[in-house]
Amino acid sequence: MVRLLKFVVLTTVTASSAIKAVSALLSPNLPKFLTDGPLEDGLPWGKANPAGDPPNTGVTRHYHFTIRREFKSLDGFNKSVILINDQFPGPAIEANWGDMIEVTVVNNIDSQDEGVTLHWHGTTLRKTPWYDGVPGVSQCPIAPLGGRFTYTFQADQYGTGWYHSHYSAQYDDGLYGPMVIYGPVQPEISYDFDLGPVMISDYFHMSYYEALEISFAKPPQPLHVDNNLINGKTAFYNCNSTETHCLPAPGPAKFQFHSGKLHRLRLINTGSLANQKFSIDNHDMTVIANDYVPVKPYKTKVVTLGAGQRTDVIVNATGSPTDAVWMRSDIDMVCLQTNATIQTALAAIYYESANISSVPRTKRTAWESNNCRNDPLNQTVPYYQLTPPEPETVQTVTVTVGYNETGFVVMFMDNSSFRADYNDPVLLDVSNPRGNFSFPRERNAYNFGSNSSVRLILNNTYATVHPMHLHGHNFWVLAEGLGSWDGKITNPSNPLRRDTHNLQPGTSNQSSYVVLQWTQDNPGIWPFHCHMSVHSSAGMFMLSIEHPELIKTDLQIPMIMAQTCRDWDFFSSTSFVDQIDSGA
Ligand SMILES: *[C@@H]1O[C@H](CO)[C@@H](O)[C@H](O)[C@H]1NC(C)=O
Ligand SMILES: *[C@@H]1O[C@H](CO)[C@@H](O)[C@H](O)[C@H]1NC(C)=O
Ligand SMILES: *[C@@H]1O[C@H](CO)[C@@H](O)[C@H](O)[C@H]1NC(C)=O
Ligand SMILES: *[C@@H]1O[C@H](CO)[C@@H](O)[C@H](O)[C@H]1NC(C)=O
Ligand SMILES: *[C@@H]1O[C@H](CO)[C@@H](O)[C@H](O)[C@H]1NC(C)=O
Ligand SMILES: *[C@@H]1O[C@H](CO)[C@@H](O)[C@H](O)[C@H]1NC(C)=O
Ligand SMILES: *[C@@H]1O[C@H](CO)[C@@H](O)[C@H](O)[C@H]1NC(C)=O
Ligand SMILES: *[C@@H]1O[C@H](CO)[C@@H](O)[C@H](O)[C@H]1NC(C)=O
Ligand SMILES: *[C@@H]1O[C@H](CO)[C@@H](O)[C@H](O)[C@H]1NC(C)=O
Ligand SMILES: *[C@@H]1O[C@H](CO)[C@@H](O)[C@H](O)[C@H]1NC(C)=O
Ligand SMILES: *[C@@H]1O[C@H](CO)[C@@H](O)[C@H](O)[C@H]1NC(C)=O
Ligand SMILES: *[C@@H]1O[C@H](CO)[C@@H](O)[C@H](O)[C@H]1NC(C)=O
Ligand SMILES: [Cu+2]
Repeated sequence: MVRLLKFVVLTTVTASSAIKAVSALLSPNLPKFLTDGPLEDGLPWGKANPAGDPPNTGVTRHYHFTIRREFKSLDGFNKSVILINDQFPGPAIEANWGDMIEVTVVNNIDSQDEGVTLHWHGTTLRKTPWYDGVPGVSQCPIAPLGGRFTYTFQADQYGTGWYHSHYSAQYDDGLYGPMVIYGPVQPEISYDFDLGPVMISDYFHMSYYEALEISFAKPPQPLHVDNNLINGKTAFYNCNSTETHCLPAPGPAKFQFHSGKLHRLRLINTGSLANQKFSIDNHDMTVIANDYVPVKPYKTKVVTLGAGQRTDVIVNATGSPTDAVWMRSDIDMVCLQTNATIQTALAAIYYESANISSVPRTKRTAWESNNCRNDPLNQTVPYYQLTPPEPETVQTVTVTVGYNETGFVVMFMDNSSFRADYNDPVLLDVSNPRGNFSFPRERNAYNFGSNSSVRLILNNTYATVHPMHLHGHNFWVLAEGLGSWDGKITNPSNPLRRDTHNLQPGTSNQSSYVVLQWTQDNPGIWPFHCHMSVHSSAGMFMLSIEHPELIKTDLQIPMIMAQTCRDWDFFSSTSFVDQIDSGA
């Protein structure tokens, strides 16, 4: 049953406490930067070149995350979700550009086989690849029932990011949260209010484990998306009230606009599958960044976000002071290839004099599907120019779908479906002085050695979009299309850069491609994978091995890595770990 929730009405409050109650309900605004550390020229990052390396601010931001499961109703359905410090989604990590971030994670999941890792999506983790948070690649999982691990890394880029579990498809159950890294904005950009993270996520009522069981079965059963959330909430109740698991739901997230003022929103697709089309009724948006890369500002009515992608927008509140409007995100059903009971996530925006007990009555902005692509490559121009060189090596990789030896539906990259060994992380092998660079085929390891740059042509024979994500880097997106690449680069002197990009669906008679390139300036083992959690779980995942000899000689592996593996080895020798999928 689907219905719009009735808003909670505030009744017995005085005028002044009503204002407090109102502001408590509405999402708070963020500052321009954190002012508790040293400032130079009035800024935490001082004179640092916005297009250059991060400054060292000397500030470390400490976070302590306690992770556990709890039954919760987000949309009426009582589901076991994962909470960080009792929150869903997890708390925001905030830092200034150049700060160090230290996050201690305690895995208090009360289960026989649920490890945890946290990945800091988009962070390059230069010199600290151990903290990339991918089980079986950079670390052993943090064991349940009290395992503990501390991640330490620099906030090396600025803008909007997020963190999420990289253990199986675990983030589908809620193990994710936003990262806001305060930094410079383009000189011509200003805004009055920062409304903060707007996390958009498709949502399943079944657990991630059940969702994987269904999608690997032969023949695969369609996965059913139950709802679409903004900041873990929505206006659409989805529960059949005759069933006992139905509970009340908190209703939609609420934001505040001030008429005539400019508002920054930090859009993040934290979902598992859906390509999202975000819009604000009756309002235009100006795009200022894609992922952690500032762009030449451009206006749009709709922002497309594949899983893992972020877009920062500025919105001029052109309405009148009493307006209430919907912010909404629609699942692009053409790209989903399965059913969704509810396709739209709604959050309410109230202008300063609006009645916050009223329900907005505004109408949606129309959008076109655009074959599941992001905005055209010629429209998304990085603000700070960076020209890709001729690559030192070119690699073509083809994506296919099929059955593995045990008859499950899996995905292949060059005929090989990825599978991690939780007890034997690749990075720890490579960094071992006695370790070697030969890996089982199923590790999908591509050793790019000491090449200074890599160009990757990804060829997709499957009729589904794939939001492709590379760890440790922003890549250039040189070209995309159907058929085979003609060798032309869009904006060759300054192509789009970001860390996640939609590879459009192939068709029955034509494969699709995307051409990416990155600079090998960050020794490590960097996953490159589809960010649809089911595809990543099905093995659409490969490893780029970058300067392995420098990993051995230039980087100092912290003691905690080996200790975490000893703890996991002990745990997994006494409990059965059911690795249903690729593991990552
Ligand atoms: C609600 O559940 C009952 C009992 O399972 C079923 O008969 C009914 O069709 C369901 N209604 C809806 C709207 O799904
Ligand atoms: C939600 O479901 C769990 C498991 O069935 C149950 O223990 C819990 O009491 C339910 N919550 C509510 C509020 O009914
Ligand atoms: C925002 O909109 C108002 C009208 O509602 C207009 O006066 C103002 O110039 C706009 N600001 C910008 C920066 O476009
Ligand atoms: C979607 O649901 C409809 C009605 O329940 C069903 O007929 C259809 O086969 C489903 N489509 C997919 C792709 O699962
Ligand atoms: C605010 O909206 C609610 C719900 O529509 C309504 O009951 C209430 O009368 C409104 N208050 C004012 C002051 O208009
Ligand atoms: C981008 O290219 C398309 C054709 O491929 C063209 O129609 C459009 O005008 C171009 N846009 C810009 C901003 O150059
Ligand atoms: C994948 O398998 C096909 C069919 O056996 C073969 O033609 C192709 O060369 C293989 N590709 C790679 C990269 O091994
Ligand atoms: C390389 O390491 C793997 C896994 O650690 C091991 O199985 C293999 O025998 C080693 N190969 C050589 C040539 O040492
Ligand atoms: C460059 O990368 C290719 C694989 O694409 C590899 O075979 C070659 O050895 C690498 N070259 C160097 C100098 O490491
Ligand atoms: C992509 O893969 C298909 C199927 O294997 C093949 O026919 C096509 O030539 C490949 N395209 C490229 C650009 O490698
Ligand atoms: C592929 O098939 C579509 C119709 O299914 C057709 O319109 C298109 O021309 C075909 N393309 C090629 C290259 O054969
Ligand atoms: C086939 O894939 C399923 C699902 O990922 C996995 O559980 C199973 O172990 C795989 N079989 C083999 C032989 O790798
Ligand atoms: Cu995919």
